[in-house]
This record gives sequence, structure tokens and C-alpha cells, in this order.
Amino acid sequence: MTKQYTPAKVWTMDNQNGGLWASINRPDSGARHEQALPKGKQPLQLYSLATPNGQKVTIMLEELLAKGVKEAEYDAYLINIGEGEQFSSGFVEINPNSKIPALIDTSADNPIRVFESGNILLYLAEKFGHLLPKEIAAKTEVMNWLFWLQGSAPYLGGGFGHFYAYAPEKFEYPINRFTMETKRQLDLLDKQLANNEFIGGDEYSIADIAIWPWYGNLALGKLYDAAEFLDVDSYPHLQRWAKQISERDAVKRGRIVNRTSGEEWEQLSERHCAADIDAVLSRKP
Ligand SMILES: N[C@@H](CCC(=O)N[C@@H](CS)C(=O)NCC(=O)O)C(=O)O
Repeated sequence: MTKQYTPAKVWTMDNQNGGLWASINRPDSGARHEQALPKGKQPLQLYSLATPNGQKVTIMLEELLAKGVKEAEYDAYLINIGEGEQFSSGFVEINPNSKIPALIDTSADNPIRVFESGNILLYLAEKFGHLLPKEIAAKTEVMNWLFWLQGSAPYLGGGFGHFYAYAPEKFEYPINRFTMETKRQLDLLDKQLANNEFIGGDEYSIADIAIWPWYGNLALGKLYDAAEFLDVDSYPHLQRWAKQISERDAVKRGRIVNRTSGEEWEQLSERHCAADIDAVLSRKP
């Protein structure tokens, strides 16, 4: 057991808690400094970072472009959340919640701001008529899983990932609790994928695009360095799906946008046209 903790009568912020995000996290919202966002020429302006939540949107945009939807062209600007860029006045105007990803659709008469990654996927799917079935039962099944992801990934990221990879010490209680939940989620996906090619059924959809960056990357050992600890190889159907999705061209393209870590051939801090991605991927040995 770690040393006994008795909560104070009224909580106050402890600047010294030492976690990776300690210098960024504060108990208030809103802009912390004045700074406008950069703007490019494409119809869609994305402000993001290649975390799993960020990858959802760039994969979606690359899937749309692969289908020939030219109106899905986008400028993707890097928001360095470790440096607090999500708290600029410009970013807060488009997402008052100060979290990436955030999008502006400048093709509308009045630009439309879109935040929350799940909502961005839905917005793009509806706007362009792709990757979301039209028939009510199939569409609802995809939405079931999209909402599932938005509600479940915080247990993986904010719960398991935070305590396993980022907290200043390894605390047994939260690691046990969130590992139990994460493995339950992996088992759930494995069972769903045992009988379905894709998460929502027979069709690749925004449910796969939402879930793969989290649970696909985790299954492939690319998240939190936790493959062995979680025994990810014991979920064969999830493994099959994770590999299948990772081989899609749009996934290979989208996952490197706004990425600033990893191999040289998978880092593209800003994207303004297809050639930007081609140039980086061509460096792959
Ligand atoms: N529910 C949000 C979550 C977004 C989110 O948590 N973004 C993280 C990076 S993955 C972030 O911007 N964190 C910065 C911060 O917390 O200050 C979504 O799906 O868009």
C-alpha cells in the first residue's frame, strides 16, 4: 500500500504532483494567452496532433480524399499540447474545451467550427455522404460503436494509459482497476470482430476509423508500450482487424499527419496537400 491519503476539506491545486502533464493541467478553462490560429487555403482547416484522437480525423480525411472527394482537402496545423497551444485565444474560439482535434469548415457561408473527434467524424461523414451507412439499422449500429468509443477510450487513455505510462509513480490500485476495464474492452471488441469483418458489420465505417487509433494501435503494440502487460496477442480477432485496417493506404497516410515523434518517415508536423504526405512516406526504407 502507498502512504495513506486523507482528502483536504476543500481541494486545492498541487503544482508539484510531478505527472507528465502537471505543468499543463489546471482546474479552470478558457484562453491563457492571445494568439490567432494560422489559416491555409483549403476548405477544411484542422488544428490537431497525431494522438489517437487526432489520428481519427486525419485518417477520415484521407479516406474521403481516396474516394475522390476533393472538397475534403485540408490544411492540418500542429497544436503542441505539451506547450499549451490548446489554450491560445484562437484555439479556444473553435474549441472552448481546449482539446485537439478541432476543425473549421470554411466552405460554408459562415465558417462552421466542429469539435469533439466523434462529432468531427459524423460531420464529415454526413457532409460528404461516405463511411456511414444510410439504412437506419446499419447506421444505428455504427453510431452505437462510435458512441461506445467516445465513452470508453477515456478509460484506456485517461485511466490505464495515464497510470501505466505517465503518472509519477506506479500505483497498484488504479493500474489494476483500469487494466481490468481495458482488458474487458479488448475482449468485447474481440468478440464483436469474431463475427463481423468490421466493427459495425460488413462495411468499413467511421466506427472503425474512431476505434482503430486507440484499440488497433494498442493491439499492435504501438500505444503505452503495454502489449505484453495486456497480453494483446490473446485477442486474435482484434489482431486480425487491427492489421487489416493498418494496411489501408488512407490509414498509412492519415496516421503520420501532425506527428512529431517516431521514425523520420512517419513525422509530418503540418499537412497542406497530398504531396506533403507523399514526400515523408517516400523516406520509408
Ligand atoms: N473527447 C475529446 C477528447 C480530446 C482529447 O482528450 N484531446 C487531448 C489529446 S488526445 C488533448 O487535447 N489534451 C490536451 C489537454 O488536456 O490539455 C475528443 O474526442 O475530441
